[in-house]
Amino acid sequence: MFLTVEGIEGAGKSTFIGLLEEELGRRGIDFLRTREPGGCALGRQIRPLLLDASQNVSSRAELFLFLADRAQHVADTIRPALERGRWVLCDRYADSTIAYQGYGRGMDVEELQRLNDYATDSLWPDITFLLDLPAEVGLGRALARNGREGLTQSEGRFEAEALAFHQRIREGFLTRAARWPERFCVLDAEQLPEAVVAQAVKHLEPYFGEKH
Ligand code: T5A
Repeated sequence: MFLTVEGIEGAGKSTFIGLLEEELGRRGIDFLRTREPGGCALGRQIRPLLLDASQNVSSRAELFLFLADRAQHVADTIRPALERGRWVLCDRYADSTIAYQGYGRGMDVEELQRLNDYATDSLWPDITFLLDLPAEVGLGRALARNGREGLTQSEGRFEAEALAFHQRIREGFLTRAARWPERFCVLDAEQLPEAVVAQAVKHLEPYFGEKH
């Protein structure tokens, strides 16, 4: 079972995944937690190039760095885990490229869909949890957290983008969720973290018996 978690900045993905891990552990599910960018050895070298605001990366170069990270991550980490019957729980995946580089940066969405098919050899998640909330709420949370953790502007290249950029990304995610309602589970991320996870667990209930 391949699960991904998506959303705008500060949607609460890390918090959500931490709580969901506990639930999967309680049910004896063998799972792998991973993330993009940076879920494999090559990706860990690519990640700082993508997130450091002091790097001058063009939109196309940025796109191919995300795709290179994903291609290697699928080959090295995700597919082998799925083939062993493990669940994979991934923080961001191809929908992020289409939302950020497509709806956010204005690149052609259908072209990005094809490029993601190519990079992943057409591996799409079984279920995608979309943590949905207004962009200003998510950005507010992300900036407050960065402040608490002493992160500088250069460690948050995407957080530094204008509010309208993040609003387009939110709409992009929602457009994708409407296009693939059988894959997407949209969750109201303004609720308490425990309530958000409870909804996800309810959605997963039919799959717990299968364990793969
Ligand atoms: N990107 C990524 C692309 O452009 N294209 C791509 O193809 C891919 C894969 C990755 C960046 O790269 C971009 C998207 C991103 O900008 P990242 O460092 O991995 O960057 O960060 P993000 O994935 O954006 O995740 P964030 O770290 O911003 O936030 P999270 O994980 O969504 O949120 P989290 O859990 O850290 O929570 C943020 C704050 O809110 C609080 C938490 O305590 C924390 O302080 N919080 C809540 N508060 C109230 N209610 C709740 N329900 C809460 N849940 C969490």
